[in-house]
Amino acid sequence: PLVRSFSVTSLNGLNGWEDDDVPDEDVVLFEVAWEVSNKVGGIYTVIQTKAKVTCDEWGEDYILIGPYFEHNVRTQVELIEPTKPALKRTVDSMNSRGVKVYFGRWLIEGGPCVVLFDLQSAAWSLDLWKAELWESSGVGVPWFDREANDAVLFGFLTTWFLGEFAAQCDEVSYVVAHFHEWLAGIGLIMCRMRHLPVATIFTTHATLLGRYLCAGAVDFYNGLQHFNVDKEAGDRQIYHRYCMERAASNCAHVFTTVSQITGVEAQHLLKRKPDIITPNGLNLKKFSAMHEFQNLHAQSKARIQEFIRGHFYGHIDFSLDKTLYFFIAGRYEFSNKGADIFLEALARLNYLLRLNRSDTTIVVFFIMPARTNNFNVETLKGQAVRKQLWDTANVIKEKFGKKLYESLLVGEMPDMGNMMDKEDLTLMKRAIFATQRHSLPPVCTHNMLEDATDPVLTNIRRIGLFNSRMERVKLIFHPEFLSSTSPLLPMDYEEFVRGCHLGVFPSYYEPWGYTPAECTVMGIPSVTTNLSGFGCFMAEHVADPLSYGIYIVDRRFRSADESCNQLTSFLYGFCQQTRRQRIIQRNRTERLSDLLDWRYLGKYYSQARHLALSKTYPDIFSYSLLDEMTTTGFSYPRPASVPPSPSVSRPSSPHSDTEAPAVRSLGGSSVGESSLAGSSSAPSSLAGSEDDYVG
Ligand code: G6P
Ligand code: 1S3
Repeated sequence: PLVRSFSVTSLNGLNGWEDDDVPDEDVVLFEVAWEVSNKVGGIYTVIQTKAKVTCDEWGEDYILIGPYFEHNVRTQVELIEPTKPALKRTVDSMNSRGVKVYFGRWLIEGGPCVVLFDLQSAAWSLDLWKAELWESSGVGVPWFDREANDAVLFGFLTTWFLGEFAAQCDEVSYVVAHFHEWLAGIGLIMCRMRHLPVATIFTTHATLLGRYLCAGAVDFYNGLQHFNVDKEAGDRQIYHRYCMERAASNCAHVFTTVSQITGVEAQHLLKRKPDIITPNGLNLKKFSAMHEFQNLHAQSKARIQEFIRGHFYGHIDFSLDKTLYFFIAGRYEFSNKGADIFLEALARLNYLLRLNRSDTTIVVFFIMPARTNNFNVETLKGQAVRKQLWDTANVIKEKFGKKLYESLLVGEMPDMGNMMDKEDLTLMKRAIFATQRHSLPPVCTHNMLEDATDPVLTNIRRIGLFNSRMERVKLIFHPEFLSSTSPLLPMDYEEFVRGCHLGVFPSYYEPWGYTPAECTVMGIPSVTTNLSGFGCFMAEHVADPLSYGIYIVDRRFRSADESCNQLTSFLYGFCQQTRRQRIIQRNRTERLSDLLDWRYLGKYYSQARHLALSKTYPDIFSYSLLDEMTTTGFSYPRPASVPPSPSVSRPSSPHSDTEAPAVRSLGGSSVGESSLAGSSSAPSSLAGSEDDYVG
């Protein structure tokens, strides 16, 4: 039998395995998810970004299984003949029995093969399959839940396919099937019920019950051990879905989830502790800009500045050179995504900046899609006015330049008094008149359908930040995802992020959270929390996240008010940095990218496969782990340039015993100090040194 041992080597300074991760035996890997070539949310990102490394490892032995949707296939999948004889026989056999099974190549990096099932073509079997599910596992699915019915069809088709494939293989081959989320879970349950020779893995990216409970007003993390899970699921009318999820996680040979914190959640709500944590990575090549990322920041910031010039026309009495751009983005879940404490912290930040007579202005973008009736007139007018001023300036510049040129041609110094005529002055006066406005720059770019009850707008009204001249914090709520074709802010999300200074994601419920991870790989500092998978991962693997521009708010062991103060303190500290310090910090943030690369994080998936194989075929595969490197081994060191003295460099963990005694004051204000004491923030260690490139 193959005895695998993992030894620690170096992959760009990170732990890795010395030998090839693919077993020597003939193993075929299937990955099953509802979001295969079908974008719904985060799982699509996981599978799509991971495809490259998995294809590099497994080649044609890696096959994805998902649902067939014509519009997705038309744009993303090239239909081809099955690449292996056993696959062809399996597809043909199912097709001959009336089910439509498609085989193709998903046109993404890595080009993995996909098997897609047309669920409608098997709808006639629904009742039969539901009866089998009930008899074999006791999970009953009501007729009215369309999504759950689809999950049954998808699950049984997957099981049929895997069973048929195992039977069609001529030589001995071993099958690993990795299922994601409850929608794919029935396939796993039925593989076990029918005793198929398949090594199974189940990954949950959030628990159903966790999502529902957090959306209500419950003290989720303190109540975790005490929830009566059956009752809570029943009360929310998701009992059958909950049963599918719980059965899949408990039937799997290997159960994984995306973060430690979701692992604890799963342990209590699904009653199984994950065997392995499989954190989410990114395909770094997509974001990689090498040393260019600082220039990209400057370029994208210039485009945001143009928008600001229009949006605040007539009110640009602040220096754009001293303006910082913060943003929050994601699904519009007001409190789960932490927009509630962010708004409160912004009110406090505004107070501190005004109190300390700061000349820094903060423009904060909220990019969260809500129901709207398109852009509002005032916002569009802002950009039109800006364009008009630009055109006027250009017309006059042209005339000015011509006169200058002519006078130089005849060898005379230009008469500056006559360079502009009356017409020019009239043009300029009219342009200036156009910038007069009788209302404040709008806080929302769109006409909201539920304006009066919208949580962001309601809270803006409560804290009174209406973009008036005296406020140092200005707000812009853009209730639509960004697009490069927008008439207002024509930038795609990636460009926008690069142009900002800080991403703020103080989430309450976030199993992983791709938004701060994306900021990191683009070299943009971000705020996260110790309730998000990403935040916990960074706290575990980076010795001093703060000095790398990863601000982790403690939302677990502090009251909401204390967390809010800590967030305010982080934001205020960030505002106090000089440009040079920000540049150094961005360099450091970007250095963490490797940690988020699938080339490294993909190893956790490999480990899950090996464990599943060894549990399913113990005579053939064995699994030994030399140390606890899976989740605790590696820690990114402090930046080389951080002086060792604790007085200037403090650990970021709020629970650390070694917390630095010297807590930075917040601008010398006694009010600020007393109200926010104990939540140091500004990375005072950003003094800069020879290892920090300053662009
Ligand atoms: C990048 C550019 C610099 C620019 C700086 C602005 O580092 O390479 O040329 O000065 O961004 O940084 P700031 O944090 O002020 O936007
Ligand atoms: C889930 O998607 P969500 O945004 O509904 O899965 C994502 C991928 O694992 C994860 O990043 C996110 O936190 C979860 O919430």
